[in-house]
Amino acid sequence: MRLSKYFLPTIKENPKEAEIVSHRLMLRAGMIRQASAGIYTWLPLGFKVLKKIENIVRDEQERAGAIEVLMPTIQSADLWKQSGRYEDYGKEMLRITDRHDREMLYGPTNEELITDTFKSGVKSYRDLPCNLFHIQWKFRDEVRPRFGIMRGREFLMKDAYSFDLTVEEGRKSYNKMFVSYLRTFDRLGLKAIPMAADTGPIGGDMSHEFIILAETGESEVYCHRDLIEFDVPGADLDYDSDLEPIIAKWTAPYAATDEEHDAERFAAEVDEKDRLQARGIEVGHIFFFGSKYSKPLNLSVQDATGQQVAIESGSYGVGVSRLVGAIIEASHDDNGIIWPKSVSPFDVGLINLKAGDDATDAACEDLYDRLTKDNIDVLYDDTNDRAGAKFSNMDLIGLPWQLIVGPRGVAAGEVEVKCRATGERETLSVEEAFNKLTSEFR
Ligand code: 5CA
Repeated sequence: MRLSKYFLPTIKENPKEAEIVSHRLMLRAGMIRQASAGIYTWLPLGFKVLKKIENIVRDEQERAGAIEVLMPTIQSADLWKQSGRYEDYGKEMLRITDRHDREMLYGPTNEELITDTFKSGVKSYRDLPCNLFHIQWKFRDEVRPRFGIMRGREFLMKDAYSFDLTVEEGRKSYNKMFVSYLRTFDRLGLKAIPMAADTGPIGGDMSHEFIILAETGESEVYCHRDLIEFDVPGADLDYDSDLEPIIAKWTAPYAATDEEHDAERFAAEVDEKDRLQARGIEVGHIFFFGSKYSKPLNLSVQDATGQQVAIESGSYGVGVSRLVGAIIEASHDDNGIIWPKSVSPFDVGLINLKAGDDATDAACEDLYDRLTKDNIDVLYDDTNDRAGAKFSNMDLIGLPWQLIVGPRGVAAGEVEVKCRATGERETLSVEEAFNKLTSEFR
């Protein structure tokens, strides 16, 4: 992509309305614009990151055996009345009346609708287990939308729903999602810690929040320091094997959010030097609630003995849009964002230090062409801006590598390669630079 043909409205000054660094940097880097309170337009750069995160989340859901569907954003109130949540949800739910005076709502979550959908298709216990997920916009009329897309009113969520015949099988489905979350957040460059959590309006008796540590996090969390260093299962993990040992390892050390925290237990179980009290951002939340929705919505199947039994379910959420902010909170410096390779909007930023100079233009065009043909996604700054402005813009948007090409270097057959994370610059021949960048992304 040539910057001269792109839409990247970056901002020099710090926007006053932004209280935390991720919100500031997303506005400054031209990733989002507020449309109304807690509701955002995703500009090209932000949209690319959102899609990359979505794809990693999808990939890991599918690896764990979940199957993708797409439910609507607007739902009828009927099923919610049947489950009893229409009243419970209160003002957070956006209620809409259609032209026929039917009560509708913009879905804040989908337990009712998926339960009803699954009911219309399931024939017998042989169709179980099944886990269906979708990645869809939600609306919650938060009292205090804040921190940009971190606590928005409209936000993108991945939500999965498991259906099993017995509690024991349901637990296995829960474990698959637990492990899949460890892998997902690891691939996004995050250290997420599973913590015992409160179930709130979703309900149920087993629940974990996945929390990343950040000073600007909304919740206070307490855990054993060891959890930060645990290794995450590899891509070759067999999800049908016994996952209990992995779950046991990750849930043995003390870890709890504010609501579940027990100061006495924390002090008794964890040595003082290992006690970590910090702020955290909730990027995922998983629940097991058994037959809480299947009973009122009449979802049952005949088991092998011919008996009708209610299905055991759980639901599993990832805050896809929140993750964009969470990743920035975890990875930035004074100059801007530092994207992990897996979610960066482009791979390489190519800076032409003297656009209009024939030799420099030719060298840039050649590199742009060859890198692009090698499947490297390049953002080529071919504008007439000053070198200083180009450098600070490129640092702000945080692409992992910068390739800097100027007239003096070109005359000597040299270019500069800069690593955004370390700030290290290396002068290399054009060939060496090309090889280095292509090998980085192989
Ligand atoms: N149905 C369940 C699981 S699918 C559910 O709705 N869980 S939740 O309420 O915990 O939301 C799942 C995830 O969505 C949260 O972990 C969080 O990362 C994200 N999320 C929740 N509310 C917001 C919000 N207002 N803005 C951005 N992300 C949010």
